[in-house]
Amino acid sequence: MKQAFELLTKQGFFQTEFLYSSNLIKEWNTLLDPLFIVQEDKDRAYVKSNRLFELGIIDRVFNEQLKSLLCHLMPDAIFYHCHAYEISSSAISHIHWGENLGWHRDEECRSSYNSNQANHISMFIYLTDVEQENGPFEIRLKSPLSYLKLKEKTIKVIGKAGTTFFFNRFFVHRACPNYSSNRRRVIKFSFQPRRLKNKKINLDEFVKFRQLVFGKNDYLEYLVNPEHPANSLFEIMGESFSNNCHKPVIPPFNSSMELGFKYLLKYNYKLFKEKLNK
Ligand SMILES: O=C(O)CCC(=O)C(=O)O
Ligand SMILES: [Fe+2]
Repeated sequence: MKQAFELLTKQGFFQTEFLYSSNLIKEWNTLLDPLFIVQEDKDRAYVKSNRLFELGIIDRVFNEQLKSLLCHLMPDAIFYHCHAYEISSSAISHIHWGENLGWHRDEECRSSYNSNQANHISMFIYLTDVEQENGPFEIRLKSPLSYLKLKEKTIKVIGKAGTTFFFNRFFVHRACPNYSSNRRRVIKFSFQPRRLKNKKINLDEFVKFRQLVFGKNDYLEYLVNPEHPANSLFEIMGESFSNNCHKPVIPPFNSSMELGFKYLLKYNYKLFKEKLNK
């Protein structure tokens, strides 16, 4: 499993084999439908962590394979994001469009990047089929410390509902515009080490989630409770940790970066200055 961690640090991305059956994904969608239907007028709609837990979804997402995988990737992980969301049909990306057609690095990763660590990671599970026109997630696999070039090759993550992948939030990425008339639905988790500042973990949804999970699922409780006494996920998993639970996959490049010249210059100049200051 060393490979999964290495991919995340060096290339910022990997896709997992299918971790969930199509029946399970259908069941989760049936549970979520009523909560999203009432929000259909919103461009971006959420079902938050406490509701996901009440629906019995999070317990099942964290199956034995995922538990071991996360334990391997980040044994001292705590949640930063935990929700399901839908994006509507739109000719522009749902986030950061104005800056550069959606390409960005996230706010919490403004500190310096270390190529031996992956401190800000996200996991996505597509709950709807995602083709080119459905707003796929797209990522640049080159080091965040390398200069941007025009027309660089990228990966748009295309796949059936159930497609699951991880990315390192330091790497430049975006949501492509959802040109289709269908809403794109995903489950998204972000994790970071417990020692880092975490401005999300005391949000109302996480406070409620902590209360709900207390005494019911120690692994999840560790992920949502900064005061949990265990030293790591390894301690919680004990013998059930498996070092051999899945094969990470990198799909072939299937796109290239659309990039404004102005953004490219701005990004590279900033990087150049950072390098000079080191
Ligand atoms: O919704 C997406 O595809 C991308 C979201 C994103 O930029 C993020 O999770 O950091
Ligand atoms: Fe992002």
